[in-house]
Parts: sequence; structure tokens; C-alpha cells
Amino acid sequence: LPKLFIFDLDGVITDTAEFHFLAWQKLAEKIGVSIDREFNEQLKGISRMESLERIIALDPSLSLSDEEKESLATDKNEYYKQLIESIGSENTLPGIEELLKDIKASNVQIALGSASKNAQMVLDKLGLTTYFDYVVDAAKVAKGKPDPETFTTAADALGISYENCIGVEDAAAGVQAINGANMFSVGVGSEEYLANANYIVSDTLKLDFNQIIKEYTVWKK
Ligand code: G16
Ligand code: MG
Repeated sequence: LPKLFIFDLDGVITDTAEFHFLAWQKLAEKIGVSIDREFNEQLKGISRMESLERIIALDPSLSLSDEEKESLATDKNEYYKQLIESIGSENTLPGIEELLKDIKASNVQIALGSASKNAQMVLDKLGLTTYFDYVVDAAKVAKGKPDPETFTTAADALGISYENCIGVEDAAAGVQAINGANMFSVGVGSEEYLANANYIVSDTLKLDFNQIIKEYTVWKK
């Protein structure tokens, strides 16, 4: 068995990836730029400021000061916080809590590996905090995804070697981070964006503990 599962938050444990998208869409509108879901794929897992930079870059005529950027990033976070204000356990994606229970029942540890500054609050609202042995959020890492640091920080904190870890991600940047850490990567979503994952499922309901272990065991040999 592996020793540690490290879960991404937005888009894997909960449907908040959609709320991030809606908040960025509203923010983009404010500066006269329009973004669609396809463009949004590259914002997944990327920090708030880096996401803003990518949106600004869509209009080369925009020139914004650092203060203006800070203020826009804060606006986006306010939109996002409004959208997640009333989330609860019904926002946990299908199959996730069952998977967390199966992992715990096998005495394997669980960590969170999120790029979000709102991660702990979201986990609390979902009522899932007690499943997690360790939480890595934006405050704990210097280099965000696709750098492996988010995932290695969790393993290091729990004293577990990387080849005994499984990372679960919905973002291309996140899969790249897991692979860069030499951990087994599970991608949730479309093959179009997650082709580099060691194992891909189309949605969270297909995250079956025994199947993941099977795939991991083959990979490890
Ligand atoms: C998440 C989202 C990203 C978001 C980032 C920062 O990470 O996927 O879209 O930009 O966190 O979030 P915040 O603005 O709340 O700090 P993850 O790693 O949980 O998918
Ligand atoms: Mg994500």
C-alpha cells in the first residue's frame, strides 16, 4: 500500500473550481477582457496573482501598476468568497467522502495540497477537516504548482518518501507538480488536459480505492 494520499482541493474534493472560474470571469469583464472555460483550464491550480497576470496578458494594451493588480486580485477574492459563503457538505464532489473513508480504513494517511489561501476555510465548511493529517495551502509554499513543492511539503512534514505517495489532481499544472515530485499521479477530468497523469478518471465518482491501489502497484514495480 502507499503511505500517503495528497489531494488537490478545488476541482477534486469540491466543486469550487467552478466558483473560481465565475469569479475570474467577473473580474475579467471589469477590465474589458473575456475568458472562456477553455482558457480557464490554464488557471486551474495556479496562484491568484499568476492567474491575474495571465488574464491581463490577454490584452497587450493593458498596463497596470502593482497597486492596481493587488486591488484586482482582492476584488476577485471578494467575488469568490461571496460565491462560497453558503457552501456545505453538499458541495463535496460525489465519491470523495467514501474514498477518504476507504483510505482511512486502510491506515493510509491523507494530506491536502492546495494552491488556495482559502483552503482551510473551504475544508471546514465541507466538514472534512478531520480526515486530513496535514494541510498544505498557499501560505506553506514558496513555489506554487507546477513546481512539486506543494506535494513534497506534505510528504516531508509526515516523513514519507515520495514514491510512497499518490497525488490526485484536476489541473495540468497539478499533475506536472505530482510527476515532478516522483509521486504517482491520478488525474480527474479530461484526457485532453491531463494526458501526463499516471492514471486518469473522468470524474470523482470513478475514484475507486481498490482500482487506484492496483494502478499504483503496477507503476511502483
Ligand atoms: C486553487 C485553484 C486556482 C486558484 C488557486 C488560488 O487551487 O485551482 O484556480 O487560483 O487555488 O486560490 P485563492 O485565490 O483562493 O488563494 P487548488 O490547488 O486547490 O486547485
Ligand atoms: Mg484543482
